[in-house]
Amino acid sequence: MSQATAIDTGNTEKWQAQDGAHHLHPFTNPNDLLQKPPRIIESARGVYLTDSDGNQLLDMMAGLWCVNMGYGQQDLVEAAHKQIQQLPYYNAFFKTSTPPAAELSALLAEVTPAHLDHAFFTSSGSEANDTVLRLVWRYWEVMGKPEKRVVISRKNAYHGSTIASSSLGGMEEMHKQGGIIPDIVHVEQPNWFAKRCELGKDLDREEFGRQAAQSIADKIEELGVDKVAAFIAEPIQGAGGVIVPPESYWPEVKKICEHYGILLVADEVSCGFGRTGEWFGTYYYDLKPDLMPIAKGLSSGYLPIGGVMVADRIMDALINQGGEFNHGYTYSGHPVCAAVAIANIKLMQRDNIVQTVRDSTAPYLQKRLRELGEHPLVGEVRGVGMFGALELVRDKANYIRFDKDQGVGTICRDFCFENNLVMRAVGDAMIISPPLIVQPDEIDIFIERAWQCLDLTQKAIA
Ligand code: PXG
Repeated sequence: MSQATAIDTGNTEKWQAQDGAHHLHPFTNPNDLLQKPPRIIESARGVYLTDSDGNQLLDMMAGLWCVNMGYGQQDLVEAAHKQIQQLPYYNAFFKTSTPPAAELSALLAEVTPAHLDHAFFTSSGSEANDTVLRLVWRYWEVMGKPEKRVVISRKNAYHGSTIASSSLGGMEEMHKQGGIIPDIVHVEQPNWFAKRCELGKDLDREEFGRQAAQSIADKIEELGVDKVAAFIAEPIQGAGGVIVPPESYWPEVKKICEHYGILLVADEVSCGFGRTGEWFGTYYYDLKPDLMPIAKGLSSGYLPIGGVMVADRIMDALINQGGEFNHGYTYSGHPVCAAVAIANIKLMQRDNIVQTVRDSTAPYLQKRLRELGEHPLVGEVRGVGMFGALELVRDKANYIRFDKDQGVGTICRDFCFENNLVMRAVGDAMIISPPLIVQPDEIDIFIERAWQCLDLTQKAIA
């Protein structure tokens, strides 16, 4: 795909001034933006962003893990245009639906596992996880077990930013600002590298995976199974730093959920729609979730839409017990967003993108990513499909990390950004999640720029 040129240059300072005066940014220290105004991203094509000064940045984050089919896909633009003219809005509350909402639910039933046959629509992953909580509680209520309310989640998980979804998440810094709602507890995350560094001695990866899974069983025993409703997890923790669990982890977790009869929720907001080289992380790890929140790659981020895929056994319970499910958003099943999601899924199917990722581009990306492991700063390289992470460490032979205050990840991220590469930092883990359409020559450019920025970082901290 050709690279875009800026459509309107010369206005950078104007937009920066407006932004500085009036825009409160998500997950940003407002003071930092006063010191250094934001870069204004004005247009994009393929895997490249163009800023308001005409610089082109290689976007190895697919926006925020969402622009899976890349920028500038005309099918999606046209689908939005056509639908907005025909019917810009109608709801699904009053025994009504719209063609896009109906068609998208059928298409999702087709691409997700066979037992997930119904979709509840939201506008985001956060709302999807709020919906999860309402559905979990409603399910146990109609099953005559309303005391089953506790949802077990994991430390360092990310499930969204609303109060319920941030409570489900395991981000301490978020919990510090406002606390969490009751009936949510957090257990060990399957982060072998962090544990290995913390212990300062060898740690068998698979044994650690089993222990991390066991922490769920231990928590259920501690609370009493009659109180526990569900376990929620991302198949691969994304925002937590691309934490790929040991092979032993998921089989053990599945057994534990089945043994205790609690619901399994697989949060596919970042893993879904091809990122692992399968349509869903659920296929990659052979899970059978009862609820599956989705968003992001559903529309390749072109319009905000998310949802929850609901298992037949939950639907049956809701249908058989009767009564309303008292939950819904104005924009649930928004016809324009749904039309774009349909166009996106059809484009993925037509271009066979998931197969291309699995068989071709992801193996290439993973191979080249591991070459960065030769760099003196890189203590571990991990990744699956189009997910990748590089752990920056002070002493790679002995698994010794940098002091947190040194902000080495942030230093590296800033070098990347200055050198027209978007690679994120989560602590000292440099993470990527490129558009699925990224080509081998673009991966080569990424590796070259990443190596340069690792060198710059090394010099800067010497
Ligand atoms: N679940 C998962 C697994 C996510 O990655 C959400 C839920 C919430 O989705 P919404 O659409 O409400 O944002 C997410 C979102 C980051 C970052 O810094 C990650 C997300 C969102 C914003 C920033 O990596 N993930």
